[in-house]
Amino acid sequence: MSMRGFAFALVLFAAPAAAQFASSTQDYLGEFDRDGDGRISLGEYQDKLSDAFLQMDANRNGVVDLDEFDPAVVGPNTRPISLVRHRARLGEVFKRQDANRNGYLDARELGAPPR
Ligand SMILES: [Ca+2]
Ligand SMILES: [Ca+2]
Repeated sequence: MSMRGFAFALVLFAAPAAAQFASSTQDYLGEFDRDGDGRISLGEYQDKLSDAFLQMDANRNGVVDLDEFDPAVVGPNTRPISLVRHRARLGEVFKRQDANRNGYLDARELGAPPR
Protein backbone atom coordinates (compact mmCIF):
# COMPACT_ATOMS: atom_id res chain seq x y z
CA MET A 1 0.00 0.00 0.00
CA SER A 2 1.31 3.45 -0.87
CA MET A 3 1.81 6.09 1.79
CA ARG A 4 -1.15 7.98 0.37
CA GLY A 5 -3.29 4.88 0.51
CA PHE A 6 -2.16 4.28 4.05
CA ALA A 7 -3.17 7.81 5.02
CA PHE A 8 -6.59 7.20 3.51
CA ALA A 9 -6.97 3.99 5.50
CA LEU A 10 -6.19 5.96 8.64
CA VAL A 11 -8.98 8.38 7.81
CA LEU A 12 -11.44 5.51 7.52
CA PHE A 13 -10.33 3.62 10.60
CA ALA A 14 -9.44 6.46 12.95
CA ALA A 15 -12.98 7.06 14.20
CA PRO A 16 -13.55 3.70 15.93
CA ALA A 17 -10.16 3.88 17.62
CA ALA A 18 -11.03 7.27 19.07
CA ALA A 19 -14.41 5.99 20.24
CA GLN A 20 -12.67 3.11 21.94
CA PHE A 21 -10.75 5.48 24.19
CA ALA A 22 -13.83 7.55 24.92
CA SER A 23 -15.96 4.74 26.31
CA SER A 24 -15.71 1.27 27.78
CA THR A 25 -15.29 -1.70 25.50
CA GLN A 26 -18.87 -2.73 26.23
CA ASP A 27 -20.21 0.67 25.19
CA TYR A 28 -18.00 0.51 22.13
CA LEU A 29 -19.46 -2.86 21.22
CA GLY A 30 -22.94 -1.41 21.69
CA GLU A 31 -22.26 1.13 18.97
CA PHE A 32 -21.89 -1.75 16.51
CA ASP A 33 -24.45 -4.17 17.94
CA ARG A 34 -27.67 -3.07 16.30
CA ASP A 35 -29.66 -6.22 17.08
CA GLY A 36 -28.48 -6.21 20.70
CA ASP A 37 -27.37 -9.84 20.84
CA GLY A 38 -24.08 -8.86 22.50
CA ARG A 39 -21.90 -9.81 19.57
CA ILE A 40 -21.02 -8.22 16.27
CA SER A 41 -21.86 -9.84 12.97
CA LEU A 42 -19.97 -9.08 9.78
CA GLY A 43 -22.84 -6.92 8.52
CA GLU A 44 -22.95 -4.90 11.74
CA TYR A 45 -19.21 -4.39 11.54
CA GLN A 46 -19.29 -3.28 7.92
CA ASP A 47 -22.26 -0.95 8.45
CA LYS A 48 -20.68 0.81 11.41
CA LEU A 49 -17.30 1.24 9.73
CA SER A 50 -18.84 2.49 6.50
CA ASP A 51 -20.02 5.68 8.20
CA ALA A 52 -16.79 7.54 7.44
CA PHE A 53 -16.94 6.35 3.85
CA LEU A 54 -20.53 7.53 3.44
CA GLN A 55 -19.64 10.93 4.87
CA MET A 56 -16.85 11.28 2.32
CA ASP A 57 -19.11 10.22 -0.56
CA ALA A 58 -20.65 13.66 -0.88
CA ASN A 59 -22.60 12.96 -4.08
CA ARG A 60 -23.82 9.55 -2.82
CA ASN A 61 -22.84 7.56 -5.91
CA GLY A 62 -21.25 4.73 -3.93
CA VAL A 63 -17.74 5.78 -4.84
CA VAL A 64 -15.36 8.14 -3.07
CA ASP A 65 -13.97 9.98 -6.08
CA LEU A 66 -10.69 11.85 -6.07
CA ASP A 67 -12.41 15.20 -5.55
CA GLU A 68 -14.16 13.80 -2.48
CA PHE A 69 -10.98 12.76 -0.69
CA ASP A 70 -9.39 15.07 1.82
CA PRO A 71 -6.92 16.93 -0.43
CA ALA A 72 -4.23 16.22 2.18
CA VAL A 73 -4.32 12.48 1.38
CA VAL A 74 -4.61 12.67 -2.41
CA GLY A 75 -1.44 11.81 -4.32
CA PRO A 76 -0.43 10.53 -7.75
CA ASN A 77 -1.30 6.96 -6.76
CA THR A 78 -4.65 7.73 -5.15
CA ARG A 79 -7.53 5.93 -6.84
CA PRO A 80 -11.26 6.25 -6.33
CA ILE A 81 -12.60 3.56 -3.98
CA SER A 82 -16.05 2.02 -4.15
CA LEU A 83 -18.18 1.17 -1.16
CA VAL A 84 -18.21 -2.45 -2.34
CA ARG A 85 -14.44 -2.57 -2.22
CA HIS A 86 -14.32 -0.77 1.10
CA ARG A 87 -16.72 -3.32 2.64
CA ALA A 88 -14.66 -6.19 1.19
CA ARG A 89 -11.59 -4.78 2.94
CA LEU A 90 -13.54 -4.49 6.18
CA GLY A 91 -14.54 -8.12 5.74
CA GLU A 92 -10.88 -9.11 5.64
CA VAL A 93 -10.18 -7.14 8.82
CA PHE A 94 -13.20 -8.75 10.49
CA LYS A 95 -11.91 -12.23 9.68
CA ARG A 96 -8.52 -11.43 11.18
CA GLN A 97 -10.09 -10.01 14.35
CA ASP A 98 -12.39 -13.04 14.77
CA ALA A 99 -9.81 -14.92 16.82
CA ASN A 100 -12.01 -17.93 17.64
CA ARG A 101 -13.42 -18.09 14.09
CA ASN A 102 -17.07 -18.22 15.15
CA GLY A 103 -18.17 -15.57 12.66
CA TYR A 104 -18.82 -12.94 15.33
CA LEU A 105 -16.71 -10.46 17.24
CA ASP A 106 -17.11 -10.32 21.00
CA ALA A 107 -15.96 -7.33 23.06
CA ARG A 108 -12.47 -8.73 23.51
CA GLU A 109 -11.97 -9.53 19.84
CA LEU A 110 -13.31 -6.10 18.88
CA GLY A 111 -11.01 -4.32 21.33
CA ALA A 112 -7.93 -6.34 20.37
CA PRO A 113 -5.16 -4.55 18.48
CA PRO A 114 -5.45 -4.95 14.70
CA ARG A 115 -3.91 -8.23 13.59
CA1 LIG B 1 -25.23 -8.23 16.97
CA1 LIG C 1 -19.08 9.82 -4.75
